[in-house]
Amino acid sequence: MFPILSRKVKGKDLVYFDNAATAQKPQQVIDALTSYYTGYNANIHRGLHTLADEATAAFEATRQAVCAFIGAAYPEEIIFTKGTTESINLVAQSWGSAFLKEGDEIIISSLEHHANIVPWQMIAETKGAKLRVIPIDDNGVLDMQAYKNMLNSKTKMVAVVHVSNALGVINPVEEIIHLAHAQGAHVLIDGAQSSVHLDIDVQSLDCEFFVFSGHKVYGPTGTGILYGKKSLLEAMPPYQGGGEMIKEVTFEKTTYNELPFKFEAGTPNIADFIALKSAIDFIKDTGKDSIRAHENMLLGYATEKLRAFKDVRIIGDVFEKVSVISFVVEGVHPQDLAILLDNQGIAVRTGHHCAQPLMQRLCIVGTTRISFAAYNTIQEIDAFMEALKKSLNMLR
Ligand code: C6P
Repeated sequence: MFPILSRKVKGKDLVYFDNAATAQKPQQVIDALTSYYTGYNANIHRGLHTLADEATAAFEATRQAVCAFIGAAYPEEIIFTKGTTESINLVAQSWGSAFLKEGDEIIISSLEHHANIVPWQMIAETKGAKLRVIPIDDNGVLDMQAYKNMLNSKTKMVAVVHVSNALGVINPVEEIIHLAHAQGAHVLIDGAQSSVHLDIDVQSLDCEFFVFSGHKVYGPTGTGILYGKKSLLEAMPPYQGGGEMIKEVTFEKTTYNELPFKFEAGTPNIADFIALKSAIDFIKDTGKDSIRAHENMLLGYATEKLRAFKDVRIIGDVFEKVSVISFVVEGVHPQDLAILLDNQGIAVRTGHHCAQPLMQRLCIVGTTRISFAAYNTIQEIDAFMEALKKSLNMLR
């Protein structure tokens, strides 16, 4: 079902534990890409021919599928982007340029990926707004009292990660949103790591924006989602200008297209978005609940095994987490460990995980991170533990 998983790496069976970076693709996603290019490759929304109609219908079917996947009210609230990074930049630039003013405050957290830090720093600098950061404890748990104290009438945006990519810790986003709304602030949830593991219902969350990447939910790279509440998206100016996002253009003035097209300038990533629907179908057909139960079983098993290593320290060792384990080994650089594991066919991620401020807060250079998906197995964890033992013996 996942063809890549049968390949060998360095002569060994591949064990792919870097799912938080990107998930592998099921055959049906690969097939969807091939059928588009072999059967109905055409530009969308503008042609009056059969291929264009078929491509447009398939592309818009993905919007409907994403809408249902995250419980949005209207398909036009789903904006297609390149990824989580572009979705956040779109909100920071478009919403920020229209609604932020000098002295306003934006709250993020110490757990953020650079994609949910830098775009806010950029717009804060342009607008003279202030960036404030919710602190965490040594396990990566947010200090909610500090957050409450931070909120005030100047808070205009709270942008927080749902699940930390570096640690796997799940944030209490319902409470974060509720508290922000009580102060009249908007909320953006970075769902890059949550959308594949947790049930998402943006209407019950009631966040203004929710963003994630297709490639982390078994879909193609270059596909990103921005969910935004319709009234807010309507009030925001376009992010980029060009074809597709216009209603009428004269040299004097341009009027803009309706949602979602106002935010989708130019020819989009048609093939990959069409294939994204097959990825969502894969999750739906397998069942998010059964995927989560399987991943939790792997998480529990691997955590227990890792705890038996005396020099291994799990970072973010908390109950509310997804199937991501980050750890440090005393006296061992994560990069050296990654190379030795790769020699044994095992793919892990090491380093700062694009969360340098988090690493600084935890006083570590980085971690070794293993992350599990629907297709991983107990046998793979056993192979990993053996390889880890062997590697640590070599490094000492
Ligand atoms: N995290 C990881 O290995 P893009 O690159 O736009 O698809 O996603 C960016 C991003 C934003 N927020 C969070 C919480 C993320 O985890 C990521 C991507 C990958 O952890 C690559 S650094």
